[in-house]
Amino acid sequence: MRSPQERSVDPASVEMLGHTAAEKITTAWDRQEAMEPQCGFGQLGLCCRNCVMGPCRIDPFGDGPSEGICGATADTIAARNLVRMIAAGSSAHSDHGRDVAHTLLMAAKGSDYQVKDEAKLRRLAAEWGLDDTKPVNELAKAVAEAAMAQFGQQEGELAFVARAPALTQKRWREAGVVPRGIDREIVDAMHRTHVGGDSDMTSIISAGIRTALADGWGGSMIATELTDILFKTPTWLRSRTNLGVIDAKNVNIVVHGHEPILSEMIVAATQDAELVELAHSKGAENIALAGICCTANEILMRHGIPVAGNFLQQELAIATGAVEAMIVDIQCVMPSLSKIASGFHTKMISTSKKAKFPGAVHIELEESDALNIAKKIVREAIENFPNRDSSRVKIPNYSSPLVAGFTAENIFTALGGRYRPSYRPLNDAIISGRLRGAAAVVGCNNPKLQQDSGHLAMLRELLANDVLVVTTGCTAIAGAKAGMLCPEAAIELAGEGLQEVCRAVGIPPVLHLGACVDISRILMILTNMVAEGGLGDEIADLPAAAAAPEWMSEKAVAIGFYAVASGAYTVLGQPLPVQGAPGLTHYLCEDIAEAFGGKFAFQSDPVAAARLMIDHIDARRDALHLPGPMYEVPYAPRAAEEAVPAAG
Ligand code: BF8
Ligand code: SF4
Repeated sequence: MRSPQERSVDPASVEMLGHTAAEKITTAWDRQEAMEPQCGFGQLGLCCRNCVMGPCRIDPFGDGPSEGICGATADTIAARNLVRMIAAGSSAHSDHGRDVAHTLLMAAKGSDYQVKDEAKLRRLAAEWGLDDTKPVNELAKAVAEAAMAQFGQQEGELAFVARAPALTQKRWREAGVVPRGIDREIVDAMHRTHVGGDSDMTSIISAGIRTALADGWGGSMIATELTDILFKTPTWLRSRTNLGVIDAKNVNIVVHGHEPILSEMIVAATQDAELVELAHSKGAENIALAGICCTANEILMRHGIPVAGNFLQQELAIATGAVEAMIVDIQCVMPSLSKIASGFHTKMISTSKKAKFPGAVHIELEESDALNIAKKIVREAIENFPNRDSSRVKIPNYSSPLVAGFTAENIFTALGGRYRPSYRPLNDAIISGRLRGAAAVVGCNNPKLQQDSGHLAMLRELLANDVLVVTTGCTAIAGAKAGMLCPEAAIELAGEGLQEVCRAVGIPPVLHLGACVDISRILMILTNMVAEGGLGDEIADLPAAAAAPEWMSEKAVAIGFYAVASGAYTVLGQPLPVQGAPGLTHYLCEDIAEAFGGKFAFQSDPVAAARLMIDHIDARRDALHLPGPMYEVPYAPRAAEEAVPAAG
């Protein structure tokens, strides 16, 4: 068994892992170790279960079968598996987007939800060619219906495709990957990967790319835009993160999952005077809300609600013994939670008809009566407060300050100040070499890896080399726990050029853009940089790169593919499960760039991965005939340099 320090670099998690071991509470880390050795065929992408002539597996050493029973080769099998991951990931983000559209429709018709950002609603309506002079609720209905139509659209192009740089759109049209409708592309991907379907590797991957684009420039972008309209576009704010935000004197409610439709109402319910009074009557000082995973990012961005932790801390939050209710909706929720909760007084409450958990209480959030249901859930938590066994409470005393709330709209006011509200200052800083470039670092935790270590090592290396970082999801939380999302972090961690920029504007060197669906904000930032001029004609030209050092989910595969297809050089800390298929691996890491400008690289060492990104940024600077970085620091040699595992 790995020690707590080998399992995580986050001090709060390390402390809790000592506690869970002592209390004999099993966590994802324990189950991951029990799973070893993990199946090599699966890891290499060489196992096919798409029909029951199989399961088939290809021998990567060439001693056994080189084809499945139907004749599918390693490249075909791995490509089909991968595209099914893209379809699942895209469906998750996009179905979330659909639910937000439905909530906007309910708001328009009259419900507990209301349009909070009318200006953004009118801007989007104008962009979509709707009559933007209508009264707000009429317009909200029209926008919601137009958004919902994007899912079932059969022909043509998704509306947000028109936002992409013209050259990128041209590439997509030439490659035949412009998404027609969101649901259509997901069905197409599932259809063609059925036994006896598409067996041409590049054709299969093209369909995967079309599906991934339907996520990034479709479902995810709809989710972001409509969430801003409904619950307001974020502005910068301060908050705190890590398990230490849980305070024993309060009724503690942790919301976990992804859809702001639930968490926004829980935020409102915790402020209800009657419920606060009830909490007092039970001996609690207050009702305290904290988030886990992306739902945390949603309510952090708009309300400054503290974040209890990222993906691998969901079990640890319950193990503090001080959580009255863990309220979950969809995605990234471990089924283990109800078992851990059963060892404490904690109530696990599921709320989505799409995700139920054996052992959890199910209180379904109906949008038509959302606030009352949210109040009922909060009441359950308060009533549970007296059941807490204070002798079992163990809260690690770690929490860090952070700044969050950046968007494609406000990032330029941040960088330009009130008098220069454009992307010009950002582009100029890059053109002059004060900033070497920009990077997006996103993604999950994965118990195969030391928690947060990949995120933090990569962020440190990028910042030291004057690369401005934007982030979302569990990376954002990892960075925040380590203090990197504060303006002061620039002084400690950033190179001279990045420090100058951060000091001048008062921003952190790592900018938090929200949940994983909000990676659509990153697409828009990159697009706006291209439109501002001086940095090339498409996203692929920008001195920029992307990475997911600790990714694990199918959603991350969809994101990786829409990033690459939008032109981003994308470095993954865990390889895609394709390495048993040499043709496919070569295609994704090399040839795909011809059509799209972007490509993948696999590198498990986060510092080496950051250096791949910086080398790519430098190559792009050269291609644009930009000067070298203003304050180039040679890469510091590392003791571990020799031991860096080869890129796959
Ligand atoms: O959508 S980063 S572990 S929480 S999948 Fe999940 Fe990964 Fe976290 Fe958000 Ni994104
Ligand atoms: Fe085997 Fe082909 Fe069936 Fe896959 S689709 S399980 S490779 S026979």
